[in-house]
Amino acid sequence: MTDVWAVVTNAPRGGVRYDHVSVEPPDDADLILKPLYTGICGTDRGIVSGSLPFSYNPRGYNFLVLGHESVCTVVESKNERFVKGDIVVPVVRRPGGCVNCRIGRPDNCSDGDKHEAGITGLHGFMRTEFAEKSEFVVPVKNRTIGRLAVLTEPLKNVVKAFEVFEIISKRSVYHKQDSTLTGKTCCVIGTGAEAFLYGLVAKSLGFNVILTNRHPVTDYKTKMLESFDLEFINYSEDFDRSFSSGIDLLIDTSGDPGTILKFTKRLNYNGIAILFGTNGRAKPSTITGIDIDYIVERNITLAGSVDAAKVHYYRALDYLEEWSFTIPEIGNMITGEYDPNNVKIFTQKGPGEIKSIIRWGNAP
Ligand code: DN4
Ligand code: BGC
Ligand code: ZN
Ligand code: ZN
Repeated sequence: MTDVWAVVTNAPRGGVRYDHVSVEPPDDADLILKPLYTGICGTDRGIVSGSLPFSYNPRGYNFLVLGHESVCTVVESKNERFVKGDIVVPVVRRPGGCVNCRIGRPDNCSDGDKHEAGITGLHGFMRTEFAEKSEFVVPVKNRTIGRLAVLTEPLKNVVKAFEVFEIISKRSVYHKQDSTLTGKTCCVIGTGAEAFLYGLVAKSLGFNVILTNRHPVTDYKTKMLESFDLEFINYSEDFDRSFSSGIDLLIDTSGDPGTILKFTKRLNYNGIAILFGTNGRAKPSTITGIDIDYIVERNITLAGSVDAAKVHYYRALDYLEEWSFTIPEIGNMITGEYDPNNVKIFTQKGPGEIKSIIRWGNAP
């Protein structure tokens, strides 16, 4: 047993506290890691508020250590590929026995028998140190991105969702006559960290990008959107006119059924909607025969996308490295740094928050 200070919840009931706990290290762990920074996302807040029923404590524990977004330093290594001082990002999802898990794609697990650090049945990374198997970490070696590496985990989800988009878009001719996506419209519902990351990747692929929410955004977010060349629309004010020319790719980060349906009915022929946000407490919404007809007659595809594989973490690190040069404002996505004992940030977003992170004692 290792005694650590950790941010813990009791899943799926919720709650959050910074506590001194004892945790059994995994068998065959060959690294000891200390977090430098850990990020807080909508999933953490969903667990803490008790609105994500799929979350559960590891077997034999009455608590779950939170944290699945992190960048860590190696403090001990029994593996020749890592030395003390290396910077790594541990992966969230751990494989079960199904065929997708066995080929390195636990993100596409086909029987649900997998675990996710800080979410489902496995302790997460928000603790002063933890033992880890090196097969479950991605090296950040020789990269100069510093604390931006904490965005690797949320960005890897976006990279995978665009892989899903690529596959679906092949069902018809989706690109423009000149073979690019220039002039196609991608609308992202939500204005949180994942929405910003979706916007940035969509932009880099050539889409016109609109982020949208049901209320205006802060001046800070407006500036950030401008520096990323992303448009924003407050759809409560401006829905009919703004979306009259249609959407080609819809990404939802809200998990709100009524809003998803409203925007799905703005999708063009062969349009694609990727559902990504989850909110077990969202208000229900009805779907009519006319709605179904709209989707069917236009060959619209609705796809869910969750998590990502190791390959997407590597691609996420490439994006972050590239953006740290091409869009230096990317660092401003981190809007607040908090101490681990400041657990209020799990129940209340930071002011003007895009991404709030926890700074552990080991950060430079
Ligand atoms: P977040 O920052 O809470 O983002 C959610 C965004 O949706 C916020 O900007 C919300 O605005 C906005 N929103 C909520 N309701 C509506 C609505 N009715 N219309 C328009 N916008 C709305 O969380 P995040 O960016 O960290 O994560 C986004 C979602 O993805 C969460 O539900 C996560 O659980 C989920 N997620 C899924 C995966 C995966 O599938 C990975 C990571 C996160 P406001 O309420 O803040 O104003 O792998
Ligand atoms: C994580 C994913 C995970 C998902 C579960 C997200 O916040 O980034 O790796 O699969 O939550 O819903
Ligand atoms: Zn997350
Ligand atoms: Zn599996």
